[in-house]
Amino acid sequence: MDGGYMAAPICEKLRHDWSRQEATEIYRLPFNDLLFRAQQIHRAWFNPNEIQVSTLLSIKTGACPEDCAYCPQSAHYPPGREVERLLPLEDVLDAAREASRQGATRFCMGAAWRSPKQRDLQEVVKMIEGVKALGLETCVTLGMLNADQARHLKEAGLDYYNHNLDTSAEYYGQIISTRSYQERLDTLGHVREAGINVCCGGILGMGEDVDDRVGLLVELATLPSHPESVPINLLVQVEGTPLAGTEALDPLEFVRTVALARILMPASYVRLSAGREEMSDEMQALCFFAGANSIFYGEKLLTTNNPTRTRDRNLLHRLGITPKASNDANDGFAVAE
Ligand code: SAM
Ligand code: DTB
Ligand code: SF4
Repeated sequence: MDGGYMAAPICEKLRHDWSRQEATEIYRLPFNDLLFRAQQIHRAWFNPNEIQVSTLLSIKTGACPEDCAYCPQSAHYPPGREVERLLPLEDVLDAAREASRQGATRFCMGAAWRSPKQRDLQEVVKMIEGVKALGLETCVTLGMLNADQARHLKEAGLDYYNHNLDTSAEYYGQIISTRSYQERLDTLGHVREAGINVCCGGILGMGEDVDDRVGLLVELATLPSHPESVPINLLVQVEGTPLAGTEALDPLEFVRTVALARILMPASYVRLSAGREEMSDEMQALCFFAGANSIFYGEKLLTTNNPTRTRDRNLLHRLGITPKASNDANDGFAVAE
């Protein structure tokens, strides 16, 4: 690894046998002990002054048949009722070109589907091929997949599939009723089986308790392979969704969860995902110290706002954190606004 940072003299092996009790004990360590341990592990596996940068685009927005209580795109709640069609290929490629120009190395395309139809999948395949040809890594999140659909996406050259467990198995039923936890796990199995990298995480601040936050991470850390990417979202409360008005989570509990993710899954990229707009710079800095090493960059997530590029560049500059260069293409935030 490059850079002038001090590597820690530990390099723990990846474990897949974490128990909830053990993970809870780690989560509840005195804050400084928890962060010190997470930072030691972080430096043993990664350059702590570098982050992976992804940009998101909603390729099909709204009118989703699922009833996820947090989601502004669910047709069950007022904000999600408006239907938009799948974006044309050229619009997607324009957005990907701009993301690359701005310094992103991965382009993530999201669709508000329960699962993709065959005709839609063929369109998405063209998007994946086009985005890859621009030198970007590709990620899509399209809902549930069967084994054939996962293989089809792999053949198109897809690098990552995002599919979140969102919370613990016990709390899941309070949040979503239209599909089961097991269906989520089955899709993750098909993605893994097809040889696509897995991006899987969850949302905090949905009224869950410590046991649910720990339960989600233990679920991920005891999969046969850890997800390569673990997005930790803070609920973005959208008026009209059932979770709007949920009591805000203590920011230090959020940081603890990031630290636990880093400790349980040392080799995974932990993404400080939705919700950054509401976070102070200091909270984000603590998350990076706790082991978060990926962000969404760009002013929009799918339908809600993300910090401006100017704010992000300024924050990363003040922290001495640089964007990780991709295999070839761009290196750093070359473009000023
Ligand atoms: N429909 C697909 C699915 O659910 O897998 C893909 C798109 S969906 C919007 C992707 C992820 O966004 C969800 O799994 C959830 O974790 C996250 N998400 C959605 N609404 C959110 C919100 N209001 N706050 C934080 N994260 C949210
Ligand atoms: C993930 O875990 N977070 C992203 C991405 N995967 C697809 C989505 C966040 C969506 C936030 C609400 C919105 O903008 O609609
Ligand atoms: Fe649909 Fe995904 Fe939103 Fe759930 S999270 S309502 S599946 S778009």
